[in-house]
Amino acid sequence: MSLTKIVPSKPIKLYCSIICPWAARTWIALTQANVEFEYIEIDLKNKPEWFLKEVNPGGKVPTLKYGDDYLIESAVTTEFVADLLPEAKLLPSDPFELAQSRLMADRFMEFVFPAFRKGLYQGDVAGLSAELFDGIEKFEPYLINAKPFFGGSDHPALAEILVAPFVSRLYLAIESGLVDSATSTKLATDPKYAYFNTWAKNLIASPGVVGTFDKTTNLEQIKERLAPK
Ligand SMILES: N[C@@H](CCC(=O)N[C@@H](CS)C(=O)NCC(=O)O)C(=O)O
Repeated sequence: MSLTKIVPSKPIKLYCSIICPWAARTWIALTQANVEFEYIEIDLKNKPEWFLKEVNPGGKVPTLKYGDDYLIESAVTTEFVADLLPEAKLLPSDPFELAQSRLMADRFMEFVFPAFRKGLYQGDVAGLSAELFDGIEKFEPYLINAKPFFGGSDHPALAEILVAPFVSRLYLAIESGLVDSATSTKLATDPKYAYFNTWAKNLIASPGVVGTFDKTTNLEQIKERLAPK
């Protein structure tokens, strides 16, 4: 990554939250693209009045400000970053590969995200374990040539950035012992899941993810979610 940051044609501000996987999508894209932007952390449990009044009456992160204009919805804000900064190469140049990568992200949300939702949103750890492996098997055919990233790319592109925050949080929960050890052992050692596992590890270790993922704060939040009510 070059040391000189890209200066965008208009100033970019990202209203974000360290614990929000949806907001992390755009945060990762901006970080990986090595562009200048201002990060603004929003306390979701105690949202500032100015945020609701002046920025986003819907109260959600991510919200992206570009010049004087606002964009919401993480799929939209992240794609905007990719479109705005072609030099960051967040979109495969071949239209067919781009379409395949979009399908990959869709299938991740269809097949693997349910395990995330069960565990990390609904606090159902057994449900996470029960759904994870079937989900990975259904997803894998869409993860084409992940060597190390989709389509043989040397860096994660938009489609992978869209799924990365869910991958990193799933692994954090599993590897921190919050999910039963049979699940973590199976994921780490069963050759059936090696292709997915290697890709997931590469994604988690990529600079955009590392630079935006506060493991301590996220782990605290995941534990809170999993605590018996
Ligand atoms: N569909 C939205 C979901 C964003 C979202 O749910 N953000 C949560 C934090 S993870 C939020 O802002 N919650 C505050 C609220 O709903 O009041 C997106 O993809 O941007």
